[in-house]
Amino acid sequence: MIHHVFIIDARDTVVVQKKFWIINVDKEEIRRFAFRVKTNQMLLIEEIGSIKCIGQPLGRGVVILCAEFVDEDTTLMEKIEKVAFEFRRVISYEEEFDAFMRKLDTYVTTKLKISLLGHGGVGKTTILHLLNGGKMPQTYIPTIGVDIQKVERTRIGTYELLLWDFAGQERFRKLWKTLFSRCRIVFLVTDSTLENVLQSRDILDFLKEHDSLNAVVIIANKQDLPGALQPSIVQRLLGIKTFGLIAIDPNDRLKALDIIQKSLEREVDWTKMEIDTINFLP
Ligand SMILES: Nc1nc2c(ncn2[C@@H]2O[C@H](COP(=O)(O)OP(=O)(O)O)[C@@H](O)[C@H]2O)c(=O)[nH]1
Ligand SMILES: [Mg+2]
Repeated sequence: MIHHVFIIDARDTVVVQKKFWIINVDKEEIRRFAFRVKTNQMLLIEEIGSIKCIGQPLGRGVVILCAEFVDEDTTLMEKIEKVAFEFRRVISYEEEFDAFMRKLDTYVTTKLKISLLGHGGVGKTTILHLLNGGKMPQTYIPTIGVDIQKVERTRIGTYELLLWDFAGQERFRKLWKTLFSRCRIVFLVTDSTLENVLQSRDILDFLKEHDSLNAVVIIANKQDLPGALQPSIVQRLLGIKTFGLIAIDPNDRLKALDIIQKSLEREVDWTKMEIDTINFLP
């Protein structure tokens, strides 16, 4: 995720500074980095502490984006070009500065790919529906023939969530590895019955074999049903961080977003952040 944008002018004045996520950057390090970009007059990408910085000269000033190590250089290069391009337009028409600041987050939005997995009927499509603010997710059928439903409009910080539901097509299991590549989080959904939790072990074993995968988190859905296993019990049975959910309850939308945010925090080991950057649906 791109979490900071700085634009520094020829006189070393910070003219734009925007923070999208509660991560601190060392301002002195950023200044030194800006100086290196200016003196070299070329695009630089450097790892500074636990942050990846990309800087591009802009006239006699410089644009800097701070992101995570997992963010791809090519994506960051595209984004910084966009910010620089839009800012150059502002310089020529001063009155557009406010508009630039308002739109800045859309210029630096990157996609965060998340998959929902689980046996049929556990509530995967319902979770997408919930996250999509009650609208049906789009159905998308790529050439490989697997039916994927996706939601692309929900944002956390400068991430646009790209959620995939593989519609429980077990016969496509061989393809999972390919489909999940570059997927930051896999949510394994269960309906919180003992039977389904035990069946889900099988999916989990499959996932564990594939080290290309990132974080796996369990969603213990259908917490409203009588006899639903508590998330803590599911967590003990599966040995993986588990969050409870009632996907048919629209009030649980924030909770679902919170699960995604908490999973991201766990994965990247950021120190405690408050939720203040969730953008709701337009
Ligand atoms: N009681 C209850 N039913 C749910 C919940 N989530 C989903 N369902 C229902 O479970 C059924 C299967 O859900 P669906 O999302 O199609 O499952 P999928 O096959 O995993 O995509 C539907 O009838 C949903 O309305 C929940 O939290 N509580
Ligand atoms: Mg479904």
